[in-house]
Amino acid sequence: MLFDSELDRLVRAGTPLTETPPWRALAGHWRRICGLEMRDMFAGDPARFRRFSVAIDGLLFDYSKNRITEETLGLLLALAEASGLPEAAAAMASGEAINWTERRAVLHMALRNRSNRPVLVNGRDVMPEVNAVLERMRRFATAIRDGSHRGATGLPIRTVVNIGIGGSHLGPEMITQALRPFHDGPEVRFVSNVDATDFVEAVRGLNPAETLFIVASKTFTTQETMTNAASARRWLVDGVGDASAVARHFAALSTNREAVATFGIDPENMFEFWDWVGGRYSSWSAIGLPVVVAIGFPRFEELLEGGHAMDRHFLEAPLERNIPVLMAVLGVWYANFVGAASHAVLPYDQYLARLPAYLQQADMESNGKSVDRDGRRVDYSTGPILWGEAGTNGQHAFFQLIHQGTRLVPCDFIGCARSHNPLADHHAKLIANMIAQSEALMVGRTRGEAGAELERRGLPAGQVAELLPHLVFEGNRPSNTILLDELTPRTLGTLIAAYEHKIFTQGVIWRVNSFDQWGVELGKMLAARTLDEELRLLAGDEVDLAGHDSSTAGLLRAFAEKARR
Ligand code: G6Q
Repeated sequence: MLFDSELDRLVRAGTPLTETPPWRALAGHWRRICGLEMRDMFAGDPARFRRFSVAIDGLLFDYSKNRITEETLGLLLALAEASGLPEAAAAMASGEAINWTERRAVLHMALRNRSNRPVLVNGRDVMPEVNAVLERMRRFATAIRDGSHRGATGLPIRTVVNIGIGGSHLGPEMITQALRPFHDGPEVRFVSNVDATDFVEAVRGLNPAETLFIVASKTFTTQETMTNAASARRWLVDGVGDASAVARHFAALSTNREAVATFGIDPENMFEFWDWVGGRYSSWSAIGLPVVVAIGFPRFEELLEGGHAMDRHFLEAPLERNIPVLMAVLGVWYANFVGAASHAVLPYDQYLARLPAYLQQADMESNGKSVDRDGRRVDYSTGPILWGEAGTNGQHAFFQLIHQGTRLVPCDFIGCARSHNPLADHHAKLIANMIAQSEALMVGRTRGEAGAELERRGLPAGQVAELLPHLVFEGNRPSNTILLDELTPRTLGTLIAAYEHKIFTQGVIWRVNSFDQWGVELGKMLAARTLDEELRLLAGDEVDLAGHDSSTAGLLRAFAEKARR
């Protein structure tokens, strides 16, 4: 039976999750070890790095700079086990409806299932459909790339503009940017925001006769995307001077065949995916088409292979050597036992600059939940506030708070051993910064060390005493480091899938549904109602806003008045 773990049974019998034996054991353990300093643990154990790191093909995960002992890890993994993680992972892989609020399977793993082993949803193997869409994506993208797909006036396509938002934007945008060294196709641009500025700037300087729009929307009803798509259609038809041009200049990525046809997109140019692909997990599906246009199908297949390799690792490696599981339980450790509210992702690679934004959605939309699988309000922290920025830029901005602020911020440092741009000593400096930061966060600087440093500078005793407290770094601040051999489609696929499974594992432990997003649905509903009122106010109509609070009504009226002036 789905979600019938040891902890599920205890919670259903009335024990709060945090009072169950594995949680109590961890809480007690934290009280015992909270005084331990990582610098002492390193000093006392020369093998700590070897014991607390895992290497798989192309990726090294070092988690030795965490406030944990072997016992901590054992207790955390026991919690994962008692939460039914192995069973839940198997249920996901076998197509069970683990997204229970929407009664859907969760099968992004099928999209990158390079083994081609059958994956059944309601008794039907989805692999033939997955492969058929991939083959159509290959043919379409190849025709755009080799110029055989021509625009309405006979010119080849020089620029592809992807229109989508949220899950239909962040993944393909992040991946396209990350894999820039592999671009050998037409230029790919992205439009997401309903703010017209986004669209206007994206098409600036483009020739409509050489531009193709990809409208990416699972539902094909999202306000922002449909508004941008309508503007794109007008821009194209005005530019080419022929309404029938839409057929050769638009493609759609969607689950909603009917709405795509109504919009006027040629069914030949529609690439399907399925309700068992969550938006934020959809880059591996037809939503990846802009990536295929940019880097070509064989490279996209390498991305899928990287994801698949991580799936096998997640499903097969023992928990104590399982990278996503380790990432997940460490996150639970800090969120639920040590008291951290946020988690920073710090890629030391300019190509990965959009990774924090991408993971922000993946993580916060998945585990930003407060109701458990029995419909009850939880009384413990769930998904962390995820944030970050590429290094070294972040160092000159918010690292101050991570080093000396009052809050604990566990960090993921991500770097690559080899750079695509081996220019002078840039890369050595970049990675030296990354490694030095993780060390400084862990080691800190004691009063003695700070005092000696000030004396070395020859400061008078009075000034040393005054400055001393400001130059002390507590240290003992945790981080993981993920070192990729090189940023390639394959290693990127592995990295993304590792975070996906981390998120899944945490959702299982917190007993939330990581695969619905009612908060997003609410936003979509509210936007429609408010727009209707706003348009009537702008037209000068009398509108009854009594249903709103005074701030909302006041802002609506103020906007309409100012805009009409
Ligand atoms: C993702 C969310 C959300 C969604 C967007 C776009 O998991 O559901 O970010 O991707 O709201 O939705 P459409 O793809 O349906 O336009």
